[in-house]
Amino acid sequence: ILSASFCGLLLLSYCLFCIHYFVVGYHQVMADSWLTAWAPPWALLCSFLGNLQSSLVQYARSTKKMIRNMMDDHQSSLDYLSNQVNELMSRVMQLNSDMPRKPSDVFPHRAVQSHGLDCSDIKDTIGSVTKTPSGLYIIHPEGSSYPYEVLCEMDFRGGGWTVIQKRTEGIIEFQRTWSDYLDGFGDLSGEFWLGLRKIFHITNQKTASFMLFVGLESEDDTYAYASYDSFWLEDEACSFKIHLGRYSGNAGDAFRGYRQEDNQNTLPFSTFDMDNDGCNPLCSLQEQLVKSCSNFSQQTGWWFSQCGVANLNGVHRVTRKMLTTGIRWDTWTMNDQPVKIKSVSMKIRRTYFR
Ligand SMILES: [Ca+2]
Repeated sequence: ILSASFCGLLLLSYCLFCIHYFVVGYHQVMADSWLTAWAPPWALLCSFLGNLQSSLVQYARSTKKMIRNMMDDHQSSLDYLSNQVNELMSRVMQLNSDMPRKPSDVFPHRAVQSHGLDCSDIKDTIGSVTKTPSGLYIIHPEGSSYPYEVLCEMDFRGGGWTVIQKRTEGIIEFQRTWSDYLDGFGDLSGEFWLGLRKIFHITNQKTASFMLFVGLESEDDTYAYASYDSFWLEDEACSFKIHLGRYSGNAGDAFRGYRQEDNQNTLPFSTFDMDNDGCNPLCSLQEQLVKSCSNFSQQTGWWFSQCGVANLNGVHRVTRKMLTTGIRWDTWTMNDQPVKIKSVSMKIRRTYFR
């Protein structure tokens, strides 16, 4: 509008100049020089500019009014939508408070997303897509009503190992109650006992069977191992009786030991406050009458027979003082003496799928 008006103004000025030249100043122009005689039509120009200014001001006012009306319309639309949202929110809250509490609230563990059934399952499923590092994972074995955290070793012997016991520096005490051995104790990133219930759930899945690997390190930094091609526990009602398959390794089969009464295979688990051992009522060990192998082994928990020659839960580094205490795997010998054990780990892995 502005540029059009300006063009119109120029055109009009030119016309006015022409009329003035031809009608009013003709004779004077003929007589003298037209440049000195001609005077611009100031009055006409001023009136035209005044009209233009007033029309422009009017236009600006109407535009401003139009924009204000549009903003008012938008604001009222927003107010309407906001009211609708508020109403919906209050209805949702009303529905939530009206809803009865579901039984799933009783099991908050269910909200946790597990990585797999066990470390072997995690390795086979996630590991087929990307490399799975060793570390802590959440597993939810078949038959378990809750998921839980475990340490998975993914680099050792093909990976997929769920670690069920680990001793290193001897910071964590293994002189524990039945209840502690049931649920587990220690620190999964350090020393720990995973717990009989958790080990039971892993080894009793319908689709898998497990092998056990016992890794030993002596106080002289030498290594040995014992491996069993099958490993599972009976349930809590049977005090988690241990079942071991064929042995292989270089540390000897201490679970079975040398004599019949050493054999811990198929024996239930015992603690100082839950005596299920093979000394019933009494054993004669090292010219002592023993009633409880756990008490004889400084209140540690294990699958004691009478009492046997293996106890990987024995008190850490007491072996220098007494043969009957300490971490024991007495079939591992040096110069006909049991090797003094500094660190140990027990881990399990799937052997086959049905
Ligand atoms: Ca006993």
